[in-house]
Amino acid sequence: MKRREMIFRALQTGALLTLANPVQLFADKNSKGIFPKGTGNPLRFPPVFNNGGTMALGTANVNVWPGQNTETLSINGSYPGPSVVIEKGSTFTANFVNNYTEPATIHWHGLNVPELMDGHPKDSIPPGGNYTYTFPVLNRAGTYFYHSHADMLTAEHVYKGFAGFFIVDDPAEIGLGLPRGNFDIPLCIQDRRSVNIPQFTYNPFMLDIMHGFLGDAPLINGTPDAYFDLSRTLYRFRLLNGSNARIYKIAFSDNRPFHIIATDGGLKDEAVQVTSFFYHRGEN
Ligand SMILES: [Cu+2]
Repeated sequence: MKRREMIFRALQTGALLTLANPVQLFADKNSKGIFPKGTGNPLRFPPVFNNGGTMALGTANVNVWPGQNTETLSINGSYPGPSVVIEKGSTFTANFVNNYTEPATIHWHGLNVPELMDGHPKDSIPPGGNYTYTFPVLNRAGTYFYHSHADMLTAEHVYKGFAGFFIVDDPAEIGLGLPRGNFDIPLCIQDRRSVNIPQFTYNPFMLDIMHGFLGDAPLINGTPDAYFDLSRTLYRFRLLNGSNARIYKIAFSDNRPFHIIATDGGLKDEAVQVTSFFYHRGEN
């Protein structure tokens, strides 16, 4: 089975974090294997959301592949959407404005919120409408995310870019001395179909509906062929499988061990040392 490899080049350590797809359903005409040094695109990071501000949903042209415009469905013109970074116990507020042509809601994945704030499909906001999402952040520190949750439209909306990080901090975690700031790196992993580059065309056939809509072109934070220069120190990577259906095998190319310290619900009781793991997508 051919492995499609990527991405994080640690120039000083020579390490590569690779994503290898355990299944291959599409010929990959764009596969280049490991990217030689000096090629690829610098890893992008979504902007941080200003708590209390507006989250405006609409189409926006984004340079995903160099020199080419992708029409995305994005929040405030950003793909992936802006990252929420907030402390447990504070109140999150976002004024959602639906400037798109279809109904939409925001579901706060993994977060414990009141029913009317949960972005249930029945509470979709019509085109031109708006809604204020506001709730106290009750969850402990962890990496959560938000995404579209409109009836029958969720998969397409997410594929077109409507999703983002929701990162919760709390004093207990801060007290552990884990890597923070520039050493705390969010990585949203998604796959798109190279046959449609540069567009995020969502056109599932019967098999896709049965097995899930899979792409063959991996994007990290919306970056193809991404690289990221590291310092020789400890990093925390916050992985989010924002793909519609794909499962990834996560490993370093030299099989060096690393530690899993948290899952969907926050920190584990103990770190687990591994050399790889399979990463399933988040459930909607
Ligand atoms: Cu979800």
